[in-house]
Amino acid sequence: MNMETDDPMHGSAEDQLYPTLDEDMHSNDSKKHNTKAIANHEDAEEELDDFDLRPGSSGIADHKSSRPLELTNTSISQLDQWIEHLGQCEPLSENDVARLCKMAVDVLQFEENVKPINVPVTICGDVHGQFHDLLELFKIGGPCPDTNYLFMGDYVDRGYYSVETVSYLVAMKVRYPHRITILRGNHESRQITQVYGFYDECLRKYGSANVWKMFTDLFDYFPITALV
Ligand SMILES: [Mn+2]
Repeated sequence: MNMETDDPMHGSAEDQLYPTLDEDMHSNDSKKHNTKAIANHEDAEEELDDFDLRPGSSGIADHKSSRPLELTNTSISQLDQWIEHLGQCEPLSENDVARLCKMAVDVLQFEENVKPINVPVTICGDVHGQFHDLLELFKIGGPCPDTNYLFMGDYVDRGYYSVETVSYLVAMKVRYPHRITILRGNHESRQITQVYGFYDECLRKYGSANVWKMFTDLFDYFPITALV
């Protein structure tokens, strides 16, 4: 196991769950996708990597790969940069959210719906867009990857910083895939987020629903429950 990327404890079941990570280092850069990605926003008609964000498109749901994401030095420094940026409570650009969500799909699609978790683990309840409480939680619980975390859902809605909160947690998940588990709460849905704030916050901060669509598409890949 690459000590720089993630460092599961010796003898943990994670070694068996992710047997391919040590072997066969391959590059995700070689993957090519067919979807043409045009942001459907008058002011932002730029290409967004491989994402089709037009209404009715399947967006990141089209994105499939055959094996879990391999963290390269480049992607690690990119993730660390995003985590540092988000740590200041500054949202990522729409392009960076697209790249982050794509990486997250490549991690989450290989997790089971019932995720086995080894103790010791710190179990965390609803964050609901309260970003500063999330940072406090990491401060009290200890930094990653020294502590294992299980988040039980409800990252978005109600609080003012749903975008920063869910971006931060997803970035941490991709950066430390064996240390962080993020389950799907009842607020990680297209319907609930349109009523309780996440949708409106995305419109306010990005000027379009593109980021909301990317995250709600990503929520479909979150595990439902965990067995500690
Ligand atoms: Mn809740």
